[in-house]
Amino acid sequence: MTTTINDTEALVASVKDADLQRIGIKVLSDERISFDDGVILFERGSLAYLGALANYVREKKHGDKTYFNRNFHIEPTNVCVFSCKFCSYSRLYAHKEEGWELSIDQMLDIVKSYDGKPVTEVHIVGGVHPKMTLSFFLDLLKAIKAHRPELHIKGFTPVELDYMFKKAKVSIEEGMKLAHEAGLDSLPGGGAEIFHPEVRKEICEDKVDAEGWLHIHKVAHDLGMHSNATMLYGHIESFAHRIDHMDRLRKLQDETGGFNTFIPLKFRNKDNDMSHIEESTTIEDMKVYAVARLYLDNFPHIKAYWPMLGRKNAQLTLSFGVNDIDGTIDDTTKIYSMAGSEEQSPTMNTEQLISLIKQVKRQPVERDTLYNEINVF
Ligand code: V47
Ligand code: SF4
Repeated sequence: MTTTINDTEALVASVKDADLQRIGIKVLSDERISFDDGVILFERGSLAYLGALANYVREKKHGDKTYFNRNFHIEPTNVCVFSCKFCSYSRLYAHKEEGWELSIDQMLDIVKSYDGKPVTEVHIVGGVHPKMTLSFFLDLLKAIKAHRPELHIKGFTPVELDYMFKKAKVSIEEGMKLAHEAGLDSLPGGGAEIFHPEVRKEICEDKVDAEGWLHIHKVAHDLGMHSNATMLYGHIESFAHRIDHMDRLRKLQDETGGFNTFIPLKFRNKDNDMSHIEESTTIEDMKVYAVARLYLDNFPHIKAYWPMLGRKNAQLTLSFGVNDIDGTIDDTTKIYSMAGSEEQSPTMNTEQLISLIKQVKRQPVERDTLYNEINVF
């Protein structure tokens, strides 16, 4: 453990700002912090203070355990009918010859390339291609399950689901039931960006709105599925927009309990329509992780996506509330390398991931998608 309860108590007792002290006392006594408290933490909390509080919560919930899983990605297409300004990856349908589209057989070949390897999850996510319909994806899900029934399929954001359900003229409830029956086990966290309409209007006007995103996750939770949630930060959003985003998630989680993990995603500015915006500093990144750990008291896990942050910064997050590092993946994930992430070739084998975690004196634990422990190292 990197901090003791007494260290944190002493720090809270010594802080000069009365609001920060009041919020610190709430955290130490397991009391929920308010919307305004969240904004104050961003505005006035020092990195050291936020880190100590977030690490206190992290260690109370998980000790030194740091989870990872063995997964791989399939990106069916980067052709997309939408035009999110931050996206470096998609190609509009009008320029579809510049993008890629995989057939069911090609995607099944990717799955087969992992035969005999100890992966537990496939993460399927991509652009929104007008010709890739609900029935195409139901066939894909069934084909993967027929080939490897125990492989957990985490796939499709509400952006993709909303579009395919509307096109197939089925309700969200019907569509989700069909996808679940065909083999979809859980939903990844993408497409959330920043929920507040003031920001959404500027950066991703044409895709599913906050209410639509949250409703699809609720329907998934009601079917017994779990899901993740992300937040794309570090562009035009204010501190209040970030807290509003987390607040909407906290409220839904109070209702359903279906979220596993919150994943802050740092905006990267290479080759997109928001390239003029400077990227956030590492200090700001760590504050986002810490405030997320403090605000989302009902989320079991906070995850750092290392291909985006880089390995060293991912290590640092483990002292700022994070208890999960995304799995070992191959270099098939293009959404980040195309946006200028630290890791141009994001591959790390299990041994490397384990030593990355051990180097910062945390305990690596391999998990499955639902956080059942597979191996403790
Ligand atoms: O929604 C797109 C983000 C997300 C950029 O659930 C960008 O386990 C930064 O959600 N800079 C998709 N981010 C990926 C995603 C995800 C990743 C890892 C794990 C999980 C999980 C989910 O990627 C999009 C968007 O927010 N994104 N462009 C960019 N320029
Ligand atoms: Fe399409 Fe997703 Fe890129 Fe938006 S972020 S343009 S929905 S691929």
